[in-house]
Amino acid sequence: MQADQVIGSTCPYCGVGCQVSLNIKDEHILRVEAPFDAAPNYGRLCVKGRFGLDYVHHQSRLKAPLIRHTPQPPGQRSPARYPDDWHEATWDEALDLVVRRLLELRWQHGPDSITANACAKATNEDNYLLQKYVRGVLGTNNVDHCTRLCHAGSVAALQLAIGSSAMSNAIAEMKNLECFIVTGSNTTENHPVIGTFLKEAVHQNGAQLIVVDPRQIEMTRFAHLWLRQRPGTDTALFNAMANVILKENLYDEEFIAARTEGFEEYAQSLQGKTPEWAAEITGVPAEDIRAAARIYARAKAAAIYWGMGISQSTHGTDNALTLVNLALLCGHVGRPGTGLNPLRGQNNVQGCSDAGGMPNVYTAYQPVTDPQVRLKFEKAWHTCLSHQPGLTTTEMVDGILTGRVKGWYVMGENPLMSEPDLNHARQAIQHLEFFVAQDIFFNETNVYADVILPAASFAEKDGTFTNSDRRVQRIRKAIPAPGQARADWEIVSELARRSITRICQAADEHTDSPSADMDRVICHSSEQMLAEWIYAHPSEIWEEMRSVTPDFYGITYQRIDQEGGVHWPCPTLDHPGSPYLFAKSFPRGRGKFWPVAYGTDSELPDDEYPFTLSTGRLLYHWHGGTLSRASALTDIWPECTVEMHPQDAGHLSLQTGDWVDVSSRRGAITARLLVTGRSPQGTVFIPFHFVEAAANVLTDLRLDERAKIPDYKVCAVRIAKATAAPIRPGAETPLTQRGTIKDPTAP
Ligand SMILES: Nc1nc2c(c(=O)[nH]1)N[C@H]1C(S)=C(S)[C@@H](COP(=O)(O)OP(=O)(O)OC[C@H]3O[C@@H](n4cnc5c(=O)[nH]c(N)nc54)[C@H](O)[C@@H]3O)O[C@H]1N2
Ligand SMILES: Nc1nc2c(c(=O)[nH]1)N[C@H]1C(S)=C(S)[C@@H](COP(=O)(O)OP(=O)(O)OC[C@H]3O[C@@H](n4cnc5c(=O)[nH]c(N)nc54)[C@H](O)[C@@H]3O)O[C@H]1N2
Ligand code: SF4
Ligand SMILES: [Mo]
Repeated sequence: MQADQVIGSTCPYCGVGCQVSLNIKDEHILRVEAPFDAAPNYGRLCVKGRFGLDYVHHQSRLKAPLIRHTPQPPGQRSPARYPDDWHEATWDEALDLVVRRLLELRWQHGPDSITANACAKATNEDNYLLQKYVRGVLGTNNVDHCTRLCHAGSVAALQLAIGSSAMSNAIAEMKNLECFIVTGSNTTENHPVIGTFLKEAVHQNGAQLIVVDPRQIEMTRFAHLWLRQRPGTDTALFNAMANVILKENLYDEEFIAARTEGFEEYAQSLQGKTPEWAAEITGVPAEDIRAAARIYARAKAAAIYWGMGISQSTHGTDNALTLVNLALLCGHVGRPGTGLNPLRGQNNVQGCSDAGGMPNVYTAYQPVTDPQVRLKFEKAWHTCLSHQPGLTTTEMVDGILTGRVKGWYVMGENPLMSEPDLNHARQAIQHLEFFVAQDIFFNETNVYADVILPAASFAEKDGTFTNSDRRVQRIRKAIPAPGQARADWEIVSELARRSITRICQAADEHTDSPSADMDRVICHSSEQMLAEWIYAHPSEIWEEMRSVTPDFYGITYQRIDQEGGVHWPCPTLDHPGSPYLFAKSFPRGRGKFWPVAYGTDSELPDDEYPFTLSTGRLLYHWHGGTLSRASALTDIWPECTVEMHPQDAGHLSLQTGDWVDVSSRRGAITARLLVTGRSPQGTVFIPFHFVEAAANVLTDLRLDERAKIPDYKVCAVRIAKATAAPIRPGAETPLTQRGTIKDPTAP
């Protein structure tokens, strides 16, 4: 069939940021293709980009603002049913209610009683405005997003060691690699197009690949060496590799002298960390550790790619530090084909962080605690700003329980599927005084809200996403939004204007409020603020953002249109952009070695809960399933599977297809067993996509102290054969309600 028009855009699923050509017919996405001449994917797409975008047309998209009939008393908030518990409202009604309730909380309990979640699926412009609203109008730095649950460990480590957390290599470079390590990244399922480039490096370029992963992921088939460590033992393994490199004099003395500090102390800390020592802890043969160390250190150029297996741990920061240490030790950073690459997950998680969607920084990591920086933003936004870093997403949940947080604004996230220990998170959410959510669908979280604001999807708005290699790329409006849904940036700017007006009208009644000082500033500059909060198009938001962000200053919509995308840092209009980083120096000056001791704070298996649970992803699904289960992908992998090693299954007399109960100290789920050697003995793997068997009911709350990231890769569970298909509280979900999936309690 012939398309009416073809619109260039960016895939809304993962951080590879594939360029797509949306073939539009009668306001529908008829077909998705990829331009062969465009970075980063050069014509390639994975199954999600090609066949998974039809969620935008799903009949259950949110089409009108919704207001809940009955107020929810704190402590007794419950999930609502659609349509019984909601009524459709006009935008005026819904926005006025949101403004009224948020400002009441702000006046009564202070700005820090409100928190917000930014959205790594939405655009840079959407997120820039959200944090500008939260900071500049509400008056708190309480804004964070899923990066906390994701690469927080990597970010903490990279900041400590080199002062920048972005990926150092460009995607385009990957197929020319000579040697690389992939660890804790199931690349072919989760960054599939990057996976194709990495496979090409091995098959066509003869690159040497070392995979370090407990699970037999597809990349192991391409590896020269696969080190299958016990989950959670990475620091021992990478320290032992460093020990070999030191002992055999394979390190880069020149690089260490010229570009690093802390080497002596680090070298000391490696004493006794022999491969034999590590073999005991990790289960990896000492000779394999030696071989891996030699391959990596002797390579002329070698890069490291990593993912959640490294970051999502109570010692995620330590894990990532051991990788940075290795790269510094061998001088494998700052030259083509070398580098440190935490593969970013969501389509725009890089951009959401860059746009200031974090509690401690404004755009491009300018700290809220730096008075000069704060002054710059106060001038640009005509307001006064808090110098107190805000709460992280994981702290927000606890903040609700302790009464510190009263109001929550969630733009496009689904914490009641993605946070650890869901029963704890569900309990917390009940205590909110006011809850507003802005999404394109109902999800497990926003059914608890007082107000839901319907947002436009990626295909229905303009803006930019920043992919994993820091390339700022366009999305373009290709179809109209359903019903009254509006782009996130439009909703937020409308909220901001109404809030400013209301603050000015009512400031006199709240002179005792903790926000009184800020109110005075806002009243004084309200005219400028109101004018400045009018945006005709996202390009105007980008213009404002680049004017306050030196790293983005050289990037304009015009340039992106001409060049396809521009890599930041890009400080001037004639700067070519920066696909590679750290050629001459690190942002912190010298790279710093950080000694790391092996230890574990994870919940380890015992007699009562004898299995290790590892959670993660499947190629065909996305996080809580809100998007992928509203797309054609859902038919390919319709239900949750618990992956178990054949030997374990044998001991328990279980076989593929059996229903099993999986329980931890936090809760229990029931799902179908898949017997396979992919997971190591003693470990079961469960994807966290399926609400009817939500893996996060089982996971553990403990956090990495520095990064505040939970341990999604190690906790203890028990498995028993279940007698029947599951009937569990919570099984009736927004997904079953809207008919997207079969009700598991139905016959
Ligand atoms: N299809 C699909 N793709 C996605 C997503 C999705 O939901 N679905 N989500 C996106 C997002 S936000 C992200 S962050 C990325 C995540 O992408 P990945 O980082 O690939 O994520 P995971 O599948 O969670 O886990 C990665 C690997 O860690 C390994 N692992 C487990 N325990 C350990 C350990 O102790 N040490 C080490 N070294 N490895 C271990 C697992 O075996 C697995 O191979 O994917 C993105 N892409
Ligand atoms: N057990 C376990 N838990 C995990 C992980 C794990 O490996 N194991 N991984 C963690 C990681 S790495 C991540 S990143 C998180 C992800 O956690 P979340 O970010 O909570 O997950 P998503 O399902 O991607 O939520 C995205 C929401 O945005 C909505 N949305 C999509 N597009 C738009 C838009 O344009 N505007 C608006 N307003 N909304 C939109 C979708 O409908 C959906 O409700 O999960 C974490 N949780
Ligand atoms: S690799 Fe990622 S960006 Fe590319 S098509 Fe697949 S999901 Fe989309
Ligand atoms: Mo992520």
